[in-house]
Amino acid sequence: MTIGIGIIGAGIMGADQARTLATHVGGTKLIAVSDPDEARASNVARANEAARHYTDGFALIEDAAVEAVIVASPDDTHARMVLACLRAGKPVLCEKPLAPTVAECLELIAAEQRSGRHMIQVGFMRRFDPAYAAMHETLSSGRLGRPLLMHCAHRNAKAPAFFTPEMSIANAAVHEFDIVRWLMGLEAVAVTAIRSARKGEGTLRDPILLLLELENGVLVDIEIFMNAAYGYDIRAELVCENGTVELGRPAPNLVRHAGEEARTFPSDWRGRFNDAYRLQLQAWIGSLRGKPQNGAGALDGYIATLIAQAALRSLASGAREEIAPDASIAASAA
Ligand code: ISE
Repeated sequence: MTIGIGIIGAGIMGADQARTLATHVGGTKLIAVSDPDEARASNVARANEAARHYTDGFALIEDAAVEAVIVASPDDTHARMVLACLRAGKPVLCEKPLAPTVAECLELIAAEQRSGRHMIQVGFMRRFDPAYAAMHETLSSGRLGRPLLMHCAHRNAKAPAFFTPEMSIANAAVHEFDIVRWLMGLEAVAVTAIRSARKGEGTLRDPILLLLELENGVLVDIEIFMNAAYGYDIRAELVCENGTVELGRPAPNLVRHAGEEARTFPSDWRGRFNDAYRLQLQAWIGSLRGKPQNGAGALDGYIATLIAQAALRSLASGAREEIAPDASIAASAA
């Protein structure tokens, strides 16, 4: 049975999800694309053989042929769109962050619980990246012993045009918050953020350094650098009791030319995480057909935003900020 999909948002990610769906995910049909910019919506719809386009995401959700929805609109619209999907009984894959505020994430968790079904997957695609998955496997094998430290770097060549200073944490660093929890199965208890004193590009003032303290005393340092100029580069090294494991290089080939030896970097995340996006989409569609859901859920989305909010408070206060989940979450986890 073919599943009818609607995509809300025809920007970089909406267009990329539409292309991946059309070229790599069998048994689905892109029905409609929405974007307030009608030309953008219609271009992405046409390029991927979707029958319709809308300028209003809510109208797309109400389209009877749309059975499941991908939300790839701006971050501050996510909660409204996801809530409307839940009301319409349509499962949703929402780009990260689930929502920029913890209050909205809690509202979505409550709405999903009321529906009595698993309805929300959050687009933390790194969980599907072969290199991170191999790192997870190495750690789970136990041969390196327990994790002690992790070093992470998240570098963009140039901050996307829509970036605000808060988004370095709330939109970019949330990937690290999620992957670190997923890899080690440990929760974060506190965070300290330090911003570089240099005047960076625009108002970002990056790079930013974050120190995340996890349960069991594990420490994670995270560099967030949105204008690293040379390319998109994601690094991670896990230091354990008996050894370390480090993410491989994104470009495996080494080119020798004109007296130099070089590997190339992708210009943004689509090149680096191409496989992860495809595997994530295939797994989500599989879960709609009854296979186990193995992506990030609403609770994971909430926790990433909770850590992001604490990191933003730390940036403002200069102090170490504790991370405490809402009492309702702590109670349901107990
Ligand atoms: C962007 O919004 C993403 O989603 C990418 O995954 C992330 O690496 C990048 O830093 C963000 O700007």
